[in-house]
Amino acid sequence: MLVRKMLLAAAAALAAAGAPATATAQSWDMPTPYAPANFHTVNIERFAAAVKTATGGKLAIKVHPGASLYKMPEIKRAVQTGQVPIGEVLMVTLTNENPLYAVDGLPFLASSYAQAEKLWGIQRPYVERILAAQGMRLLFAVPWPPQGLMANKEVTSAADLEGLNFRAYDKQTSRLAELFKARPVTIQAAEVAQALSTGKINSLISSAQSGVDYKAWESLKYFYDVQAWLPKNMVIVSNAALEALDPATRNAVLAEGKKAEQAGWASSQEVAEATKKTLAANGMKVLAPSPKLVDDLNRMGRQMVDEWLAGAGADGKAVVEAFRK
Ligand code: PCA
Repeated sequence: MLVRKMLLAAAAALAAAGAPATATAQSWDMPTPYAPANFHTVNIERFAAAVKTATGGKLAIKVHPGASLYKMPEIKRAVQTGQVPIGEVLMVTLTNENPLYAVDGLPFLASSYAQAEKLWGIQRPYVERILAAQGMRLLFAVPWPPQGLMANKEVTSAADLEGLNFRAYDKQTSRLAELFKARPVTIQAAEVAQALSTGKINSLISSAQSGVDYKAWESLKYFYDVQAWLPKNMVIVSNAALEALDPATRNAVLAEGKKAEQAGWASSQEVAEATKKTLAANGMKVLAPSPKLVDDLNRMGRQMVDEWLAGAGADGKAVVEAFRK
């Protein structure tokens, strides 16, 4: 990996020094965090292929999935500092930089695709502004399917989660684990399958799609379809890299980004159903949550929205108010 990064840096230096005048074709390395078969990755591969076609091969985007080039927590910085021109990030993981990134990770604020779409319409300009101030641009964002609760034992109320090792992917899932009186263990997606097989974790909240990526059925027997929230991945690109493109190529990237957002939302809804079936076909019990569990989660969700609002200032308040209208 180090060698690869050095090669990338050397290539970037060469490009900056002025590539040979005859070199019209360009290649962008794109780190992404999730598995090759995951619908986000498939959508990004489709976007890359479409850019290549639309530009007649002038811009080739080479996708590096599964956190193989950079780990998920490093990808945003890699784009921001110009190590790579483009990358994919799970937005909620950036809440320490700005809470507005994480409003889509609050339990039961927006828990259907229609609500997620409404929330994104309100959240989007804030995210665009934050990124612009850091020299980046949002190309597209796509939600994960609704988050479900997976555990190695039957869960009929939040009390059943007490003492479990609960995998978290951001600050808010970590907070939820605390409210369950479970032990939060923060692990990026690419390392979850191993953490499950070694018993480091025995419960988590994620989409059925991720359950499939993790082969969750090998250690977790229960999936509760609580549909708590739909966190989004975003694809970001550095402004410097965009501006270095000729106008036709730049327009192709932006236009294909728009299409990829639409296609991604449609794929997300399709896999939401299909991947629950895959979990069940592999022996997991895919169940509706008990009314008590729903009550518990709703109560914790309200508390977390209040806590988030307390830290998210006037902008946060404006977003939630507009959403609830
Ligand atoms: N999968 C990602 C984040 C949300 C989701 O559904 C994960 O498990 O890390």
